[in-house]
Amino acid sequence: MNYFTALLFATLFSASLFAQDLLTNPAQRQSTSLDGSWNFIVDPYENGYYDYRWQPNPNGFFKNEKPKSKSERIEYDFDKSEVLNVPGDWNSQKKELFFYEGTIWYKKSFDFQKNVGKRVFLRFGAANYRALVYLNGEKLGEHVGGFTPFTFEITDLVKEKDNFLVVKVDNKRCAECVPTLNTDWWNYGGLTRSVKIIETPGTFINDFFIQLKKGSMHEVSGWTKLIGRQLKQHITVDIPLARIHRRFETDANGFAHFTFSADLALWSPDDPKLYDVTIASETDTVSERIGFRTIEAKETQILLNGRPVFLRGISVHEEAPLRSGRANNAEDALTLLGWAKELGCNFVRLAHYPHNEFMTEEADRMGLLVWSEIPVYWTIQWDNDSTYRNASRQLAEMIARDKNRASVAFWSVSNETPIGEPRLAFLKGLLIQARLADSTRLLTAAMERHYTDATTQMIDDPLGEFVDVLGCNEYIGWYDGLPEKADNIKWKTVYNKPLIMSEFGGDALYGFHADSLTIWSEEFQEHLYKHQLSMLRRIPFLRGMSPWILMDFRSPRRQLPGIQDFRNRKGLISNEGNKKKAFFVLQKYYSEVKQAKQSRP
Ligand code: GCB
Repeated sequence: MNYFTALLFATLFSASLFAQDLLTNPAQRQSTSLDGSWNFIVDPYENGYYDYRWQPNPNGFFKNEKPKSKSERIEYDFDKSEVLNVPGDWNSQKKELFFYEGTIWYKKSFDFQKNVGKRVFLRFGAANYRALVYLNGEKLGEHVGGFTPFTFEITDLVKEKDNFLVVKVDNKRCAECVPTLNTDWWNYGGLTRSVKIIETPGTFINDFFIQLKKGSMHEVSGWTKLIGRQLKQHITVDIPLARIHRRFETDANGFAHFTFSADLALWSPDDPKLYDVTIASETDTVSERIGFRTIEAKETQILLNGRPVFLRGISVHEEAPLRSGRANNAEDALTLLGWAKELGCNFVRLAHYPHNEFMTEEADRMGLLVWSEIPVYWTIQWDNDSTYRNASRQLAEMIARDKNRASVAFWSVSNETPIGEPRLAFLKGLLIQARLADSTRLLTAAMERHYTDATTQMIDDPLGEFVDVLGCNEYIGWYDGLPEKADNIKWKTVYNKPLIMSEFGGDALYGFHADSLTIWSEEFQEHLYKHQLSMLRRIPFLRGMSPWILMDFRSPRRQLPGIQDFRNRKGLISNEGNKKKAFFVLQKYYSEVKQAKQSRP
């Protein structure tokens, strides 16, 4: 893909941000949960979808058929099949599905009392990876990408009694997918986040964006968008605690931009102040708790509310603590982010895909800055337009969902992708798109570095020119020599920009004690952290770090019996919740940095 195609896509996709249906975080809307038990059918050969000539079968499993006579042959029956819990991945719910990658059909029956004049939508928090959705035998649509929400309107299809919702979820990996075939995390499949029915008025507030205007601490700006027949309306924006009540008009397309001055207490990790914000039209009202803060990059500094900040971070996978599988509820978020707080963090990198909404909402409440990213990871098909569109849509959906979260300070477009022309055009396109959709966040990517001589690490990835903040992963002392190697390493960059060391670390099995040269031991990991931290202290342009990683997580690449057992053991905390020695090394360091009110290490 050349640069101009990328630019075109970027523009189209940021525009499509405004066109998508009901992407607003619906937390405050009236909704009916469809969570709980769903019947399921495992379909490795996709017989429920294709006929024996591999043509889509018009009478697939989505018809949820029952024999109408005693001679009729129907070779499946959802109601006699087992159940899975939604939200939840299938791999951790059934032993026989642990390694399963392929199609599973889900079915939920429900009744629904429709209110006259209302519009009804189905909202999926996420389905990994490809979802085909059918209501009462009719196809509603499909969605690709495992970590972002999607909605379908069901106003005309939903009935009062005996609805059946069937979803074909397929998590087969593929080369052109985002992520692609190869990752270092478990490919948890299924309806991994909540499913809800949401009712809105006939003309409804489809979405809104409200933040401090870029570069200002006293001006709020944003937009709101109506969908429906009555597009020209009065809109009010209310922030009662700040005594703000403003009135605007939407244009003929239902769109209103607004800007007004406000004297707000600013959100920060030390004081995560949130305001109740209500946006009302003549036909609809939505409310959210929202914080206001500025985030900027100036030369090598990161400025939060105008002041230099050092990001005491940790990387986190969306892995359920104290049990296995995908994290998917408020309690998981409290545990994971609570551990980050205990470590002394003011920052988390939510790797390597958009995490569930509880995480960013909880980060808003607890006071943690967030790096949020899309799964453009390792070896994406840079030349494939459909891969680009897929990544672009995931980026649009991530931004659409979390653009009002004060915690989210960074949008990241990629992780450890190999330098090259098509990759640069691809990622540049995504950066332009992110900038057009949201100019208030800093853009970044986790890049690689290279040696210019035996002791000099250089960050000069051409992508660095287009991001606001350099992200960099390094594994000196683990994949690259022994921990002492870090002692002699100097870091350089060709860019006058701040650096976040977005990964470093090494594996340790909790409870395995030995000397500091014995790999896999807690002592080795502890030793590695000590040497890393003293190296990081010497990087003049370093403004933050998010070591790899908070908690051990499942990965099919990690095979070593007795040690890894399909888990990446780089966690500072084991999957059972036990803190390893390195946790306390980092905790001590973060407390020193915090006490010294340092904006650099
Ligand atoms: C990396 C990747 C991360 C892996 C980690 C590791 O560089 O970004 O996804 O899990 O290394 O443990 O090797």
